[in-house]
Amino acid sequence: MTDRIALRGVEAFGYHGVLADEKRDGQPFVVDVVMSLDLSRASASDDLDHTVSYAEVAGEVVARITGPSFDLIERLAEVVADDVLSHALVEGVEVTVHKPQAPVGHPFSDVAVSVRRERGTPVVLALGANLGDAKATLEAAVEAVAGLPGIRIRAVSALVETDPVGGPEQPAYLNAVLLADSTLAPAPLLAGLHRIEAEHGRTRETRWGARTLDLDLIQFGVPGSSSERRSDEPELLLPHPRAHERAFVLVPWLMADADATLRDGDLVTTVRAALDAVGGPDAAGVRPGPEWRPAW
Ligand code: A4P
Ligand code: MG
Repeated sequence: MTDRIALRGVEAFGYHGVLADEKRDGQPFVVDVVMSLDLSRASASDDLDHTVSYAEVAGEVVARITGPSFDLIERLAEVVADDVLSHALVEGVEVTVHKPQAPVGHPFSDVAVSVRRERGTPVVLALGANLGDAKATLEAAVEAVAGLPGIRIRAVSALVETDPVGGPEQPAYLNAVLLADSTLAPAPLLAGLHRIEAEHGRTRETRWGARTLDLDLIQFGVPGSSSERRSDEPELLLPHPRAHERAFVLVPWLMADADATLRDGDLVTTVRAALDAVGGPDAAGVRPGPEWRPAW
């Protein structure tokens, strides 16, 4: 992406620093933000809704500078980058935080740190559990997924309670779907999900058997676009071969994204249409689950 909006020299007084007197007395901080995004629509339409308001971004930067104190300007740069990427149009951002009055102990003109962050590729994860305290496990799993480096969660569905599909007789499941942006490639992302499953006592004795936690990678990239990743490798099938016909995935997926699309073989269709084909939002065996408060 070659289009950019650069906002430089946003200055405010803050209390970030390792030393106690920095946290007490404060000092000025100056932030530069350079956003990469596609400006072709805004440049044709002349409509503010088709771009990112730099005034709004400046307000968010000032709120972070004047907000809760961090020890490191590295951290301040990271949270600013995170805020900027929450604007859906922004594909990448470079944030530089200057601390011109830092206690360096020698004459100097400026010290600054820069971080560059990319939005990454949209991914869809399905979560399921039917052993132990399923709701608590799923809440912890969302937090753990959010903690994977390179993953930024965009939305998490409500919980649904679902009758087991396949496998031996087993308790009802709680299922949910999580949408994220990933700068991790599919294989390391799946490895991260397997690690989180293992940390929650997941064992694999019976296929489709009861489990404390199941985290499946349903889709990587936008179906039909250049970001889509497809794979026939048994250890990582993409898209997930059964997701398009499983109401326990489709119902929460539609809750998280009403316009979601998926691939079914050579066809790209909407999740809504796929769900209609298996009984619609009130599909048999899927009902509202308990309230939950996933945090990320
Ligand atoms: N694997 C390959 N591709 C993927 C992928 N895209 N995402 C490999 C995740 N894993 C993938 O998975 C088995 C192997 O699939 C792994 O080694 C992985 O590398 P698993 O999690 O060990 O076993 P599983 O989940 O029992 O198998 P599978 O085939 O993923 O099962 P499904 O089709 O996901 O079904 N009923 C309800 N109501 N709710 C549920 O959540 N889940 C299942 C599991 C069955 N019935 C259910 C539910
Ligand atoms: Mg699985």
